[in-house]
Amino acid sequence: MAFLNKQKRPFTVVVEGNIGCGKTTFLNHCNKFNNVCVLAEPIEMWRNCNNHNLLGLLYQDIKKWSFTFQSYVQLTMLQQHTKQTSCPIKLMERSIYSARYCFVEKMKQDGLIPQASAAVIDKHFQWIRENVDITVDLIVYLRTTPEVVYERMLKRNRSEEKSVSLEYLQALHQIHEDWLYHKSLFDLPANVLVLNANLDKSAICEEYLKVEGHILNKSV
Ligand code: DCP
Repeated sequence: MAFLNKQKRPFTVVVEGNIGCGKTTFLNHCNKFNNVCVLAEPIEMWRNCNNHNLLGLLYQDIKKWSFTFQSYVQLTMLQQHTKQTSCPIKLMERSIYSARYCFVEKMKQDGLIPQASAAVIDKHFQWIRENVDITVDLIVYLRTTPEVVYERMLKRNRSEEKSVSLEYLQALHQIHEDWLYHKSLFDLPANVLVLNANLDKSAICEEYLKVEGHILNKSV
């Protein structure tokens, strides 16, 4: 590999799931563990790329901005994967894999990213896979139903997401399901542990216990 990390690679866990499935809540919960370096999704970078709110632009005109947005997501995810840490365990919100396999794929299917632009994203992605260590050891899939995440999204009222429809979440759900649950779409970079993330905040901690041991003991 041309770009190996100098430090020993941490056991790397990525948290995946639909928009609004509770990734941030899970990450906040794991912040209490001493040995775990928690890396939240770089959404603030997407909101401010040299003063451009790419997330806002994306949903204002999804056809115009999908390629730009996903190109930047891919870069920022690469930065997360390669961020050095002295912790033995790294926990990331999403990954370069879900960016490519879920979001870019959906946008490609819908004609929002033209085939030629998708080919450029893929060339970058393939080069990264061959030359940079973006190994993942474990995937935690926060599995939800589209209706539940739609309600949560409406409730949190993120200004950029006002135009996100239930249909969009249904399609993203299906892609996550095919990739992480049915394992019928693309390759899986690691084993997957599935949690019922439809549960509300009062019940979810018990569900988290099912994966905590795997993360802390670095077992897959
Ligand atoms: N997004 C995107 N393409 C990506 C990653 C994210 O279009 N490759 C968009 C979808 C959302 C926003 O960015 O509008 C944030 O998405 P996430 O699902 O990653 O994060 P949430 O904040 O919704 O996560 P959660 O509610 O689970 O904590």
